[in-house]
Amino acid sequence: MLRKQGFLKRKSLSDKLKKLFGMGKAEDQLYEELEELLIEGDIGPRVALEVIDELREKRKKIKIRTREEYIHTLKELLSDYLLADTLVPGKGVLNFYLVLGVNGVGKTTTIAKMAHYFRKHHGIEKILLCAADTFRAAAIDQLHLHGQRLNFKVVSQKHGADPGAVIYDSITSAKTKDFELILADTAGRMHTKAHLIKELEKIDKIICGKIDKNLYKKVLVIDATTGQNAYTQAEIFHNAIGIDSVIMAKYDSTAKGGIIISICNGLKIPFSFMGTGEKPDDLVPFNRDMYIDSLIGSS
Ligand SMILES: Nc1nc2c(ncn2[C@@H]2O[C@H](COP(=O)(O)OP(=O)(O)OP(=O)(O)O)[C@@H](O)[C@H]2O)c(=O)[nH]1
Ligand SMILES: [Mg+2]
Repeated sequence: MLRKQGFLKRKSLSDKLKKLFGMGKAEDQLYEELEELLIEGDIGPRVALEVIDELREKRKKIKIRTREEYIHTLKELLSDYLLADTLVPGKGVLNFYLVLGVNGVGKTTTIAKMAHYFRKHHGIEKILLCAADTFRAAAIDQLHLHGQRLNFKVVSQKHGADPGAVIYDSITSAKTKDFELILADTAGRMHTKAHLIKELEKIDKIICGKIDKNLYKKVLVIDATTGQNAYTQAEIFHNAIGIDSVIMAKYDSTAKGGIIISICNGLKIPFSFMGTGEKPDDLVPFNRDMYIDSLIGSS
C-alpha cells in the first residue's frame, strides 16, 4: 500500500534512525546524533531540540531501552506536532480553492490531481478550473491540457490579462451554471515579492466579495525537495493572505520530508494532501500515522 503510493523511497532517515538506536550508544552521544539526523531530515532545529528534551524526560519516567521503544516514542512525540485537515468541498454550493505557491512547486499538476480526486472520491462532478496564472505564457495552455485530458472545463483569458478579472469571470460563470468547485491556478512568480503580495491581496478581496468565507480556502503547494526553503515560502504566503491548508507535492522525490513537522509547528497550518507522482491518481490525503511511518519507519 505505502509502496504503491510512492512513499517508500524515503529510506535514509528511517534507516539512519534504526542504525542509531541499535548501536547501544551512551545517552548524550545518542541525543547529539539524533539531533543531527532530525535537522538533516528537515524537521528543523526547534522541534529537534524539543523532541530530544521530551525524550530525555520520558526516558526518566518510562523504560526506553530497545530500538523499538526509541522509535515508537520518537514517532509519538513527532506525531503530536502534526496538523491534518481534510479538504472536502461542500455539496450543492460553490466552493473556491485558490492554489498558491512559488514557481515550479507543482501547483498546476496538483490542481488537476485535486479535481480528479474530488470527482472520484467525493462525487463532485461540476468542477471548474480557473487559469489565473496569466504571468507565464505556457501556464494557460498547461491548464487547458489537463482540463482536456481529465474532462474539466477551464476558464481563461489571454496571457498577461488581469488575474483578478479571470477569477471574477470564473465565479460569475460557475454561479450561472451551478458549479460546485472552482480550482484556481495562480502565478508563482512576479516581478518582485511586493508585487506578488499586492496581486494576491487584490485577488483575495475579489473572492471574499463573491464567495462564502467558509467555502473559500487558500491552499499552498510546497515542493518536498526544497527542504527548509519551503518553510520560508509558507511564512511569506501565510503573512500575506493567510493560508488555510498546505499540500506537499513531490513527496516521492525526496528522502526527507520532515518540513511538514516544521511548518505545522512554526506556522500552525494543517496539511491536507501529499503529491506522490505526476499522474492524476498520485495525490493522497495527508494522514498523520502514514506520514510518520514513512518518515521514521517502523522498528
Ligand atoms: N514526481 C513528482 N513530480 C511532480 C509532482 N507534482 C508536480 N510534479 C512535477 O513538477 C513539475 C512542475 O509542476 P507544475 O504543476 O507545472 O508546477 P507549477 O507550480 O504549476 O509551476 P509554475 O506554473 O511554473 O509556477 C512538473 O514536471 C510536474 O509533473 C509530484 O507529486 N511528484
Ligand atoms: Mg503552473
